[in-house]
Amino acid sequence: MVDIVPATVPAGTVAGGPTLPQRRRLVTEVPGPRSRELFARRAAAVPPGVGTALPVFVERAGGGVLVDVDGNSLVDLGSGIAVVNVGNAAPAVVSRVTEQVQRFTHTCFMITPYAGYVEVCEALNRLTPGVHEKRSMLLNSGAEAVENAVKIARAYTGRPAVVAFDHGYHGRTLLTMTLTAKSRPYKSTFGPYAPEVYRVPMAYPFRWPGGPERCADEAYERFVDVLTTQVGPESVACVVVEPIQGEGGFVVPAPGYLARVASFCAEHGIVLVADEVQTGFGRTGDWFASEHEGVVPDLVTTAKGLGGGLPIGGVTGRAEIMDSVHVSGLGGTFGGNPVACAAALGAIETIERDGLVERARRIGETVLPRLRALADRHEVVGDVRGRGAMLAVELVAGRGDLTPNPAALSAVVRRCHAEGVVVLTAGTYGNVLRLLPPLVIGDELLADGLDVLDAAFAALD
Ligand code: PLZ
Repeated sequence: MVDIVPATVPAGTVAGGPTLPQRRRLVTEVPGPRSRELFARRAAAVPPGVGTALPVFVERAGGGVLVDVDGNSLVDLGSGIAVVNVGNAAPAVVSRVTEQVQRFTHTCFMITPYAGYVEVCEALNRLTPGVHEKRSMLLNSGAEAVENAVKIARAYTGRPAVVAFDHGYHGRTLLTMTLTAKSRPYKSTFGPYAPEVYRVPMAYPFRWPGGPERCADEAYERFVDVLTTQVGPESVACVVVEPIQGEGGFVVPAPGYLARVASFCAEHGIVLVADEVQTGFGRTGDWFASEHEGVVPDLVTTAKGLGGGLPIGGVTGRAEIMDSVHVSGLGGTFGGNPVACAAALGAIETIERDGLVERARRIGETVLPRLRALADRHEVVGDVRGRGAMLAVELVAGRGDLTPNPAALSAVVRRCHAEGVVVLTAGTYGNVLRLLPPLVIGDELLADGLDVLDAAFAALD
């Protein structure tokens, strides 16, 4: 039951972070009157093309809760789309950012550099998969990281083509939108798209026509076929793949598939880019999801969890590839801003110090059985999947009927939101419920959020 008591956070307090009371508490309906008022202002000031999943305006946040402007405390099972893995306003992020912002806020790393940028790159070089010599560069977002990875791969190989996957998501800029598979809302009306992008099937076990057992083999055959008969491996600069697909519905590729793609790339001099923007920084129970597949990518793109809530992205890769670009060929005014670097160092420190990679694994171990129990109880749950604290439920018409069921998903999500639990959706067919809790969320709060989810499914019957 929702605990309805007056807000214990005194009015006027600005502090968020982990000291916020870690519980769900609703003092108004959701969204409350102040959120509705702000939403009306938003509608007059911001175009609807910038969407809203839940029109609740946040006042502070920390640990596993979001506190809104009406004083409601919501359970955060989204982490701002896998960003605040260390929790909102994590102390090490706040203290390093505060210290940095008081020293200086910007110089432009390409004009007069500073140590924080180099320290973040050293950390990325140390933490990403593989023990080879690496270099990193910093950007402002995931999309910018992917854009730069493609530029670097093209410069290194001298080849034009880029291969991406069905259900893939890589951003909203022209090139990354082109790499993204899904038409609405991401691409439709925004063409023409960037040239030289080719698409191959993803080894999506739940929806593979030949069944999950044949998925890895058959998907790999299709991959080889498209590359050899349509594109020509000698024309391919890079293959860009999410080791677990995010926006596409938390598709975990069939075991062994990615490793075979990686060997094909190595054999043909193709740069393998792992887009770890959503999967990185402990999210999946490893530092990076490629590790689970035993894959060592040539380039890794990061963002989201890297900055602990501040905007920063990175490209990390083999020294010979990264060093192949001419002097001053890469950059941007704000890339690796000193305040964002301070935040990244605080986030990395927190993940290491607090064992959050291990904690993500434990979250998976506690949540997966509960999601599987949901599947036993409800016919609309077609598939339960994910790794660590990146978990999803795919909703279908019924047992043995894979027809996507976005209507059931909306009903579940609406109910969770109304009860103060922030869950997200995903999937090419809009029928995947995804859970991305902050890795610091407490067991009780997590269990409370899952109880609400159980009730939301029960209400479908
Ligand atoms: N690569 C794998 O998941 C961002 C998109 C939110 P940016 N995913 C959230 C939305 O609807 O715009 C993402 C990702 C992967 C790249 C990106 C792009 O990262 O920081 O949003 O540019």
